[in-house]
Amino acid sequence: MNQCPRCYRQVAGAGQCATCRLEVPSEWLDRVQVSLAVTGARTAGKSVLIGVMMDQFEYFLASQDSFLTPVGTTKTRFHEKYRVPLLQQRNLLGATPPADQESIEPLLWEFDYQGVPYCLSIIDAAGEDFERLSPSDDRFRYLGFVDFITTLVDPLKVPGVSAVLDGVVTVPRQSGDDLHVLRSVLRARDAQRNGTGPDQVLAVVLSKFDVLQRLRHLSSPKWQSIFNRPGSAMQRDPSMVAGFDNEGDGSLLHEELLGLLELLDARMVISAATQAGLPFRLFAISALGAEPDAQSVGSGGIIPFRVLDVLLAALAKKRRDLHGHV
Ligand SMILES: Nc1nc2c(ncn2[C@@H]2O[C@H](COP(=O)(O)OP(=O)(O)OP(=O)(O)O)[C@@H](O)[C@H]2O)c(=O)[nH]1
Ligand SMILES: [Mg+2]
Ligand SMILES: [Zn+2]
Repeated sequence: MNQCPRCYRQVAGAGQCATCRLEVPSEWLDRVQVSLAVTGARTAGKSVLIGVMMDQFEYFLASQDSFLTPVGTTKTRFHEKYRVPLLQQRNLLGATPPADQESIEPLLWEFDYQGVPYCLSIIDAAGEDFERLSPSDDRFRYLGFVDFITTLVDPLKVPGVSAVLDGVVTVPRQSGDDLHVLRSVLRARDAQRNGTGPDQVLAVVLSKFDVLQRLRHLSSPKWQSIFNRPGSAMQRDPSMVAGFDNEGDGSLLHEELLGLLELLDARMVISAATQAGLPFRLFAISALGAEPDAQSVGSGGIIPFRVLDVLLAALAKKRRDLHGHV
């Protein structure tokens, strides 16, 4: 069945969607679709993650003798809104405008990976919208249908962490509660699916992981023991290594992060995710690799940590689906 990558209603073929008027490209319909919704409160790090992830993914594909091609208007939109501010001007991105100012539009790319022709859709939206999300808002219908619902948790807002790191890093004061956003996103997903829909995975991402890594330099033995354990998956980044056992590494990391969230008094995040009735996995990512100074990215440039994990996990899921086993 052909579906529009924005409103997930049926379309007859390529061309304008009769429901939401998006120009549906033929690449979306002809290739294996893989879709990610990126959600989270304001300043959680959604847009920075997308910008850095897709930049790194281009390098990753090149190392596999493949390449990434933006589809339709994605080339200009990605360039102007993500790449130029982040990598060329070395300034951080502004807040993503809410949906009533600028309509939500998926970013689309095509590429071949491990012999499979994919069309990837990533939907970025404003934290402002997620903080006041109404479950029946039609503009967020995609939450019920994308393969991966990615939800970002900003460790700087986890009370246990902000208390320890206040004064060491800049703690955001104004943006909404991540747990509240996670619950609203899951409620909207439920309402939009209305009992039917494809298998989905919830990816709960601890963003800005560089901040948590700083805890290791603090004197408390509690933090040192968890971060400095030899062989810890939180210490390594295998995402650019071709042929790496990402599955095994991913489950090890998941277990370690469960322990970390316990320590951080953030069990509520785990229970909300567990109750949602879809498989969930924990990820730890730092798109920038370090705390940026006021308006620009760190002078050392961007050294991301595990920034491809979610995307590679989504591709692995698609691959398993294609081969007919879970
Ligand atoms: N330390 C650290 N800070 C980060 C990282 N990624 C983002 N940030 C900080 O978080 C701020 C907000 O990032 P954005 O990606 O614009 O946040 P967003 O979730 O898209 O926010 P909205 O568009 O308002 O919903 C950035 O300006 C950085 O200061 C990271 O990997 N590490
Ligand atoms: Mg944004
Ligand atoms: Zn549509």
